[in-house]
Amino acid sequence: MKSYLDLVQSVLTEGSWQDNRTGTRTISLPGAMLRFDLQQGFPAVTTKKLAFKTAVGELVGFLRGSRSAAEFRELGCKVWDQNANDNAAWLANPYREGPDDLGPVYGAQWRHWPAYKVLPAENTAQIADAQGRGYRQVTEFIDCNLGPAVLLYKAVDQLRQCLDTIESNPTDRRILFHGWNWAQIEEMALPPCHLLYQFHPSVARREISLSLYIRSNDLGLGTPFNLAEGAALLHLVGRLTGYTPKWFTYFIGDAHIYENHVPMLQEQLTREPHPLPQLLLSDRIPDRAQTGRYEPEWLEQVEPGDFSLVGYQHHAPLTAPMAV
Ligand code: THF
Repeated sequence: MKSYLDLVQSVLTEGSWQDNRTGTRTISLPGAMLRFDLQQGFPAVTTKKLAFKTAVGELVGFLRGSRSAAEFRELGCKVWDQNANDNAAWLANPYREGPDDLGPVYGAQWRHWPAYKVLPAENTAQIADAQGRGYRQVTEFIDCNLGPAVLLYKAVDQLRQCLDTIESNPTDRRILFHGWNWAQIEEMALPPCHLLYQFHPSVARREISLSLYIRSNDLGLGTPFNLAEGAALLHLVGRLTGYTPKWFTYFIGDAHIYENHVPMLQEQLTREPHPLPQLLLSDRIPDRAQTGRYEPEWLEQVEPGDFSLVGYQHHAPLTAPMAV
């Protein structure tokens, strides 16, 4: 995790002060990349104690399409409580449906991206093609460009589609899922920070890699969580599809440090990183490479307890408040 500390150092020395939606200023640096070979270890921060159980609870909530802080709490993760219940803009948002509601964040997009098509009513070939792809007709109407038109809808399980493509067409360079849904951004407690996930199976080496793009990353609290969750997701996808997890490449748009996190990070810069731990996925999760069977329904069945760290050495715990 030397690369994480190097990034913290360069934000502190080269970043600039910025105001933002929260009342707490940040030091920000645009554009950063971290890259981990998961065969060399699991990217858990070692210069403080990573709340690993909390992070995998959050990941499991995403995998289940959770949209309520209560569901995250049941999975052992309280980090969504403040965004659900303490943010004045969200409390006043007409889309908020009551206590703990987060709206269609992350998992809702990963597992149920709402997709629409508007097609000319007379084009029966296009309508039949769409129906063959699972779209259902919602209504007919007069479109200002097309004239008589039909509106069709389906919910896309983007993550499941990624696994299906790894299974059926692993050389595809389009194995990705996205969180930035323009039609629903304003319905969310927080627009997604980790946005775009792309899987790269190597058929020759039977390895799988992940590129992750994060538009905005809180280096003190968010980055250690997002690194652990992305790496854990790659391990899970590798297990279910029969590939060994390899490169995890982590791109950040706006890399920032909140003003009240500076002492915590400066303390971490004085600490010598420990060797990385290993991730252990429980035997419950079937290994596609061993069983020969493809069982993607484990995306929903996996539990936080299925993930554990082996040989995790870390320095004393440190924490700091989350900006809301
Ligand atoms: N808001 C802000 N300001 N920063 C973020 O990183 C962030 N997230 C998610 C949504 N909004 C955000 C929430 N993720 C912690 C960790 C991850 C979070 C939010 C908070 C946190 O406080 N971690 C503590 C331990 C918590 C625990 O044990 O329960 C820590 O010390 O690591 C970015 O995805």
